[in-house]
Amino acid sequence: MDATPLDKRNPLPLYYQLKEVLLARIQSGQWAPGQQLPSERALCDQFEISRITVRQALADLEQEGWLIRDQGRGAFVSRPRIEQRLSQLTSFTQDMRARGQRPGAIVLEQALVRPTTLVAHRLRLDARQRQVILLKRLRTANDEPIAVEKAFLNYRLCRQILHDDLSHRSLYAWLTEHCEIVPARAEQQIQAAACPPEEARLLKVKPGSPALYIHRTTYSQSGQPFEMVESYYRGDKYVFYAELRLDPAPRQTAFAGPPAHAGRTADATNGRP
Ligand code: 16G
Repeated sequence: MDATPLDKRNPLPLYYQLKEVLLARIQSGQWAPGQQLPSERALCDQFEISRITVRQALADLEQEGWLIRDQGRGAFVSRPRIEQRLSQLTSFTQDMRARGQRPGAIVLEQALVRPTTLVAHRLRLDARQRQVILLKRLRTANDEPIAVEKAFLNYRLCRQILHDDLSHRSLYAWLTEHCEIVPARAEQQIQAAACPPEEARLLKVKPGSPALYIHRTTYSQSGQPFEMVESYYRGDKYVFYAELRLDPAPRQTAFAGPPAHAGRTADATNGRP
């Protein structure tokens, strides 16, 4: 590895300069995913800097998801995150296959339960529908845990599922095949969350690690909501991607602020006296 000493006269802090050098190696592919980085000692010697500086650069890269540090074994380049497009309705199985990864599902719970008010509302259940199917699964990609999904399914639409084993099978494929439920549309909310202890144990991360909490209600082609799903995705493994386009109609004023005659607004930036 060629290592030009860092520029001590540069106003940028040394740890930051080192971080940039290491990041360039990861992003250019010079260091491949899974590859071990030189030891802290070796980096100190090569860049002629202190151990504290090296540790700060590595801690930043770990925080941003570029590295995984394992006490005793050293630092390794992390695998790229799984990207899910926000504009397309896909299943976990499809997402993983599209990335050349082997999808998996381990059933943790499959039972009849009473719906909460929220589940009943989202699934548009009437007062006589006192049961829903709970299907809780650990989702894996190449056998690595990625997400814990807790799906509540409309019992009337797919009761047979209780007698089948959904391990390592696609729920959407199963519903299409056995119940003619073709997923057509979903409403989804994504929130940053600290991973709760139970999910952290299943996902093999520390409790409180960054996670994505996702809430989805999915509708069939006939417009009927058939599932409400609450999931925790590992924050270091997943990234959501959205392509945004300018709405063609208000193009004139979209980013230019309100027209001159519109007066003051209560907006924090525009509303200043
Ligand atoms: C996705 C969906 C989940 C759905 C599952 C079906 C999100 C956040 N969730 O993971 O709602 O139940 O796909 O996947 O995208 P499957 O057909 O592979 O079982």
